[in-house]
Amino acid sequence: MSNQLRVKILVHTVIVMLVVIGMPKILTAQTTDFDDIVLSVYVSPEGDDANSGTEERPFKTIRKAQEVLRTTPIDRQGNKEVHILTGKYFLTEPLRFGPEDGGSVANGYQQVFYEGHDAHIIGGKCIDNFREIEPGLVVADVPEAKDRQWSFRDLYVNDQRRVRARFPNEGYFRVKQAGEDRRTNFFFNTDDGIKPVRDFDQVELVFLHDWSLTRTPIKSIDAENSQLFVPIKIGGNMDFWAIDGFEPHARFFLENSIEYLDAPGEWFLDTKAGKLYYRLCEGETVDTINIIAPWASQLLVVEGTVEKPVENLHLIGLHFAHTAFNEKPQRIYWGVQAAAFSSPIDENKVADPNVGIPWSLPAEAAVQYDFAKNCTLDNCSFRHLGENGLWLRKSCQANHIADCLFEDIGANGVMIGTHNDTETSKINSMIFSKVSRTGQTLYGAVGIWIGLAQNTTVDRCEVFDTPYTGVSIGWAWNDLSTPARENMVMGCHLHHNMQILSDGGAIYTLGRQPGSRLAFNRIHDIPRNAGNAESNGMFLDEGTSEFTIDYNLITDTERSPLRFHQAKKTNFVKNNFFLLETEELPMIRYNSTPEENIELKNNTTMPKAEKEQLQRDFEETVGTLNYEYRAL
Ligand SMILES: [Ca+2]
Repeated sequence: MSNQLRVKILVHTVIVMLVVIGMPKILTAQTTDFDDIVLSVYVSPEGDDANSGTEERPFKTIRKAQEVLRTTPIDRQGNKEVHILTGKYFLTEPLRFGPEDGGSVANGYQQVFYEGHDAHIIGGKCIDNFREIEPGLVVADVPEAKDRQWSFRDLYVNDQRRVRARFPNEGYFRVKQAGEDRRTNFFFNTDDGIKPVRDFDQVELVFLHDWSLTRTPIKSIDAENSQLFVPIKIGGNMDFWAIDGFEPHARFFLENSIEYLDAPGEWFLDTKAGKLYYRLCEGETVDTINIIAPWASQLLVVEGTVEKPVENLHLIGLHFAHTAFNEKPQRIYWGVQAAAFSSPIDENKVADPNVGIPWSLPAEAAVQYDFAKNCTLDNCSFRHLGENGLWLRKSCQANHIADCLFEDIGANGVMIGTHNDTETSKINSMIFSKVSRTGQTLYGAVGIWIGLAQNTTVDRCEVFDTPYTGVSIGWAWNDLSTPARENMVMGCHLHHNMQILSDGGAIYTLGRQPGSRLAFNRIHDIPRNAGNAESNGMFLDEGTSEFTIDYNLITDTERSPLRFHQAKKTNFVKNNFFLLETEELPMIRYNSTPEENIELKNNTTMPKAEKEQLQRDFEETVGTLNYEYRAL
């Protein structure tokens, strides 16, 4: 490990220690110097697990290195490290790390480093037996996909996500009118040309609600009456999913038929015949395409226990990519919020005490931690993932994410904490990281999700190009006490959020969170979009209370910079800089929120024409912040 990295991790540890002053039990003292390495092993895709694990004779698998770290006796206190050398490491099931893989006094060593040197940990498989069957259309036999044994819904060509064959090719259709029951069928516009297709049992309807989406198979298409039917009423027993419940003419599109395979960059997996079809993009040839389809849904699972958390495990410079979407029961996904969902049959279904309706937890994440403490992820990337990216889930404490990149992810980018008021995650932080193009499959997903967590800090991160909210904090729709408190979003650059859905913001909050603060953030380019509800720079939703919102710059929001909806006492809004798009626009929209619940002080508003002045004023007050993540 380079000295530069050691210094970085040391600095992070100091930051975390500063955060935890007053909670000394959380962090054990660092008694060993980071440079004191007592065991180093090397891994290379060109290596061999029968080798000795030296740089010259590396192992082949990370699992072998893990095993050697566990079993090699060491004669004195110190640290262990694994160097993962350049190349691709294909996994069909996740690496699993437990308490014995971390460092602690009990384990006899202090810190464990897994350092990548341009190392890519990949959950997909290459498909390379394509042949061109007509100009621009290639096909490959994928025997494992026959009869849905391997059914993937993402495909990557030359390191770019491609489009599952859709209709229409761009944009959306609009519902003409909901059917009588408002839940199982609707009429479409005859001019849209929607017809039955020969493989309609593979087709998926993607239906956009204001702040979530539904994915469901279709039951039938009645071309004569321009009517489309789904097998089970959208949203099950929850009435708010009515087809015309948000807007009378909601958006939708159809996906996954060979008959929709008509544009460059589209692909279709025939799970009956076991064939993958792909329409080449301009410049691509059958010989120059490198195609990866996801197989494993997780890459790394770090799991400690209440008594023995995984401690002092440091991941550096590892690139995680190509995980699979977890197929939902009956292929039905009724999106609730932030990738939480309901579906007709799901053993994981739980009752949410806050809203009293059944819904299911989001699926697991590509890289997931439970009961982990003082662990870091530094300069890692999370790209091309089918569902959620990184999740510090149950009882994660004092972990640190720095300079990480999250992009092109099917659901949420980063998740911290859970939906429950037990096993609370605390004092986790994320700094100088970049999150974009999350929610690629589930538009209601968010860039960063912080659940019922405490003392979470998101510091100088950039979150952009998200279909819905950028950063979502809290998980209670009232102001009752929960573990959520002292969560911070500071100095972040949040922009071009809410690109598809509505009723959210660059930052979205729920519930009572004493001591929480949203400050020094620069927010811009939040459009109005389709949907019934508006979107805002920050949307402080149901139960939001005890937040301080200060020193933020919010510009280029088509609606009000801030909106409170059923917010409770008391929130402080002070020293902010708000640009108003139109003269009529209020600085704050109060939806079912008494104005006395929001205490205002010293906020500056300026009309659209004064944008540069407002930006100067902001920078003069808070200084110029460096939002860039630092690649090594
Ligand atoms: Ca198409």
